[in-house]
Amino acid sequence: MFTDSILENESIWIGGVDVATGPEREWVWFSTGEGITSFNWAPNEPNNEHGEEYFMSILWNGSSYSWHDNPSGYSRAFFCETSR
Ligand SMILES: [Ca+2]
Repeated sequence: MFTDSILENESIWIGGVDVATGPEREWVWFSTGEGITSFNWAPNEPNNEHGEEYFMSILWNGSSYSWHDNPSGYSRAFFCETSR
């Protein structure tokens, strides 16, 4: 579990990636290849701005979480899942 103080106004990579080869988006979890079937996109997202946003991040705006598609190249915190 994470804290709001870590997340507030900071985008964090959550491991979703668009693997589609055509115009329809196909989001999967990078670690497993499992398809993502439930989304919490921000309004007007995913928008694939400039045709280069294939990676999923989450943003806490102080009152709610939303998902965004973003291009690669941003240095951000990220979530990892581990088995025990
Ligand atoms: Ca976007």
